[in-house]
Amino acid sequence: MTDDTPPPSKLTRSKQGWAAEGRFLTGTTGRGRLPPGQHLVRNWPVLDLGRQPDIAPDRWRLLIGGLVERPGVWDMPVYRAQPRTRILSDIHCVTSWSRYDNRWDGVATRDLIAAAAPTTAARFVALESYDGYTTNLPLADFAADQALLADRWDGAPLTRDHGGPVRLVVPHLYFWKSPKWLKRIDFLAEDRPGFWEVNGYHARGDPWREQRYTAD
Ligand SMILES: Nc1nc2c(c(=O)[nH]1)N[C@H]1C(S)=C(S)[C@@H](COP(=O)(O)O)O[C@H]1N2
Ligand SMILES: [Mo]
Repeated sequence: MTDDTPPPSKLTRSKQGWAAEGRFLTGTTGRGRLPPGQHLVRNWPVLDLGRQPDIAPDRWRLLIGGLVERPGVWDMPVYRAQPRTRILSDIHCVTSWSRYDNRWDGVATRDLIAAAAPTTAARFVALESYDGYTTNLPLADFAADQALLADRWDGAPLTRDHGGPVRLVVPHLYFWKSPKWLKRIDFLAEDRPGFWEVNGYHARGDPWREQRYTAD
């Protein structure tokens, strides 16, 4: 976390407690579309650390660095010049809600990877956001077919509370792996646990295997 990280909100403290006690773990195997231990919602809840940075699109920058042949800084014109991808995907939050059929528009992570050219030593990514939030992913999960840097949801610009101007969406993992207000991507040889990962959440977070928390 960076120094300007806000103090944990009540909800954040509750979630830290749930991680410690293994709340929502069912031990059942999922069938069909809804992963084990999840329930369906029709609204779209807002969850974050309690500070929603106000990033005007013309001030937004994405820093791409670490083990890459072409490090760079993307501003909005560079981001918009990339190939566009549309994905329809489900959201699965570790706090047990799921939301079906979210239409995202943006830039596929595979196109960002093609632009940045990570070296063969790169095996993980560390992600940092404008609110100080961090999370981490194996490169293979970051590069998944359905993963994208989204700036639109259901045909309209992504709103500030849901991470606009640009957030990452990694639909096959729990939603804490999808950072809002994305600021920085570092390609790394070694894993670097992020905010929730050092607070008891699982390193990978596969909802189908119910990888909610780290057993200890
Ligand atoms: N920058 C940032 N990204 C974040 C978070 C956060 O606190 N800050 N919270 C994560 C968690 S725990 C969840 S469940 C989702 C919630 O996204 P939503 O508010 O759009 O539903 O954002 C994830 N990405
Ligand atoms: Mo979450």
